[in-house]
Amino acid sequence: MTVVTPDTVSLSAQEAEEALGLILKARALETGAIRWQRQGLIPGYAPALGQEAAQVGIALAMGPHDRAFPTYREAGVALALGVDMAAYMATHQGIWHGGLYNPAQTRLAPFQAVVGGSVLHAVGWALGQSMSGADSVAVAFLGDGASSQGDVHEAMNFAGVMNAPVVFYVQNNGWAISTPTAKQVAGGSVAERAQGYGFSAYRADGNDIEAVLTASRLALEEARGTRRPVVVEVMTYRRGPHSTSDDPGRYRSLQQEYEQGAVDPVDVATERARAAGVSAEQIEKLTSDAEAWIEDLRVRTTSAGHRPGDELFDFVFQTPTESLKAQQASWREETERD
Ligand SMILES: Cc1ncc(C[n+]2csc(CCOP(=O)(O)OP(=O)(O)O)c2C)c(N)n1
Ligand SMILES: [Mg+2]
Repeated sequence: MTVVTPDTVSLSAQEAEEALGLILKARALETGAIRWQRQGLIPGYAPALGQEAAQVGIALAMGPHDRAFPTYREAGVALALGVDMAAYMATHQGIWHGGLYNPAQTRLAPFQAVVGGSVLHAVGWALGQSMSGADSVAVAFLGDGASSQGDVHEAMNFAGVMNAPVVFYVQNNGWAISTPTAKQVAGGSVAERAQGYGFSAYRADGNDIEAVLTASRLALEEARGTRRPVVVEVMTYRRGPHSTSDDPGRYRSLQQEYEQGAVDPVDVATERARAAGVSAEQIEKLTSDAEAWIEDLRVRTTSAGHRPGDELFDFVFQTPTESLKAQQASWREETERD
């Protein structure tokens, strides 16, 4: 396993400015969405507060034909991939499942709540890419908790045996709902497991955009060139609740939160931007852009209407089967009667 340290990397002013702009918008969404949920504007949200750099960095490193397979906590990835965030928020808004964006155009597969589920899809997709001669790489998103799921072992083993170009991207945020990493990950490191599967791994500070970008670039380049899997484990901290229905006060103290969440990725990205030559005026502009952006997103997200219910049947197959059409007709008949 290679540990990627910040002093081995450096960002250009343009890269640092772009990354900071995205991190500030991601932060605005993480705090904004919690407020919207508390105000009753959206039914629920899974905040990635503290994971903004870990998410923006990998997305910025992805190639034009790579594909991300996200969990429920990847808003920063969606944002950095250029997904319309009102379309992304459709799921949290409760009007659609998996987001209303086009996965092929955006490079973001539908997100899902099944822990470890996206990891299996990523391996299958990556294998398909290699078999068709493409040089694309899949990025499988998973958490420290998901790493102890049987499906994830199967996916990693299968990817190793079959040579699937996948970056298994682990955001180790210290928690799986109320279970700390120490009670979830035997041996303490997901990255160390890669050796047992016969592939390499990188570990980086997930709160430092430079380290994340570098580890992500190295891993994607390696997976693309070797057509083999790679693990990246970025160490970060879930600063907020698991979801808006969770109360972390039941299982961790404020003191622990202050200590373990002491490093804020927004502060680090700001420092990195300054060091790369981004001016105070530019940073101020990025901050006000993020404020305007989140207000526009609030309006667009909360004014989105409901989707027609029978749309549920439309995207199952490219050409719907007769039985599916019959189910759709019967569903329409039933609901129109009510
Ligand atoms: C198959 C499955 N088992 C259990 C759950 C309930 N569940 C939702 S999130 C979660 C914890 C996941 O923790 P981790 O992988 O560390 O991701 P994080 O939530 O920290 O981003 C669990 C157990 C689920 N959604 N799916
Ligand atoms: Mg976790």
